[in-house]
Amino acid sequence: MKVPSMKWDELPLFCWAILATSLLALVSTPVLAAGLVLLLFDINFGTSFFKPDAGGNVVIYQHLFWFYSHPAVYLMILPIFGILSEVIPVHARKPIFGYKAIAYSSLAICVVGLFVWVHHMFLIDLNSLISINYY
Ligand SMILES: [Cu+2]
Repeated sequence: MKVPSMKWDELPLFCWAILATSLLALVSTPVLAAGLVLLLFDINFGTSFFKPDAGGNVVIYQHLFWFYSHPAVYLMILPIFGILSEVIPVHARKPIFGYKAIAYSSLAICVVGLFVWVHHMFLIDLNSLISINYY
């Protein structure tokens, strides 16, 4: 809904924050949904995607869960950053300092936040991703 005459570097910082949040939700939420559908099948229909004793791999569920759940923190905090980036300069009666840094860091939080989910899984054997080891 950007006005065509408005340049990208004129967007309010809140819009950058919401853009980053939306991209994050768009990429991460379907992965959680897929994991929950597979879990639903395991519980209700006798499949064994995540049941190690039947050939499944429970670590895959952890990956699907944390691929969403790590970025979920940023889904909540990025809009707040955007609001603060608008409210503080207005009430301080100062122009925004570091506009580009804030806009790009919002996008960087989005991108980096998508690729660091494994830090929640520090107790598992990550080699199980490489060599398919079904225990
Ligand atoms: Cu995390």
